[in-house]
Amino acid sequence: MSLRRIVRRQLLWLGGVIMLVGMLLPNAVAAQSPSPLDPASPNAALIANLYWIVFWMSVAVFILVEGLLIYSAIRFRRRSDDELPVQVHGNNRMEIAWTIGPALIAIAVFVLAWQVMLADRPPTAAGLSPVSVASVCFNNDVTPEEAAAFLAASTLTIEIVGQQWWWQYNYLDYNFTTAADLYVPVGDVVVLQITSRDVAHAWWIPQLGGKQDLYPGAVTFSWFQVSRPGVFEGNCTELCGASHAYMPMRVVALPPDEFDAWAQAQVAKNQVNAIAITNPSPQVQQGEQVFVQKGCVGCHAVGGLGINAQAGPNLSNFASRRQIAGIMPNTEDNLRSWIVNPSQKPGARMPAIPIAPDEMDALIAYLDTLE
Ligand code: HEC
Ligand SMILES: [Cu+2]
Repeated sequence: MSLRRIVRRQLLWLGGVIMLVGMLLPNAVAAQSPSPLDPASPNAALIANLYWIVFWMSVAVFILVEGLLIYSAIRFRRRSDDELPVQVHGNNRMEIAWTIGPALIAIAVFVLAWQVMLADRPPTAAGLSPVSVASVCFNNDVTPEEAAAFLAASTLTIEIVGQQWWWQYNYLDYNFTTAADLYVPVGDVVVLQITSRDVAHAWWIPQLGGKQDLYPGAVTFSWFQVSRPGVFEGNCTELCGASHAYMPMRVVALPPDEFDAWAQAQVAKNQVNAIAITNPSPQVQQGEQVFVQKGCVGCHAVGGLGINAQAGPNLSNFASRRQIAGIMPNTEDNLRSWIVNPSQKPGARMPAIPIAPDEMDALIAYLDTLE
């Protein structure tokens, strides 16, 4: 066997292996949590389903095309150096077949995808809402009638306001506000009414449905109905500035009775002007005073304190959060480091405010009580 042939044969193998890895790798990556292939809401399940249909269609095409290619490479290989292959000048029937075949596949995939796109809009009492081409392709084009129908069918409506670089959640049915972690009950149809305070962001919890963009000055809608208790994570998926990569979102799905207890506790916090007043520790009470005197309350609401402050995340349940500002675990040391130097998060819209050490201790003790 000539060297050239050996090299060619090795290249054939190498090509095959690369193609196989290329097909399998995306599945391995997609199977990592949070994976859209591990859905926890009906709309997300439809997306996962569509993925598998298209995946197996691709496998069939791959095997057919590669099979024919390998068969031809072996069956019609050059057997001597002066051999010429049979000269073929096209075959009309086959050319028509391999034009129509892929076109039919593309149309089938489009029809399937279209149905999934319809289902990613919130359900209405009548089932899926009647939609026009424009409103599916540009999901922000929701008529007032459609919006009313979404809201009528929801069991819980939450307004999401995106902001550089964090998420605000207004529980419209309860009249309280939180941030970063979105608590919802399992089983409810949760309708998300979404907008932005500054630039375009995008909401995406892969296990709970498709992406939804946020636009300043416009309201868009998304929804989910979480099927099991758990924590579902995502990140902003629209480039929105320096800290775009540090804008995680998190849905905490609780059993309905636990959610009710949680929501009632948030409502109760809103009704007191000083949460620390009920805390026997003088240090915690001093901490709340520092919070007010240093002007934190100008941007952050806590319970009924500074309730209209929207420039920073509502901190009423800050101690329950997993992270601080989406960049580090919520520990005492990290909290101290955050308050001393917020610009460790690129572009963060929080000033560094000088605070004396004993005041800082009190402030940390106070923030730690806000569960
Ligand atoms: C000018 C407005 C402003 C002031 C004043 C301010 N902050 Fe902030 N703060 C923010 C913003 C904006 C963020 C969110 C940063 C981000 O995630 O990009 C934030 C985030 C935080 C967080 C993390 C919240 C979370 O959900 O992870 C804590 C804790 C915090 N601030 C505490 C304080 C304290 C304590 C003070 C007073 C010493 C203070 N802030 C003063 C605007 C402000
Ligand atoms: Cu963003």
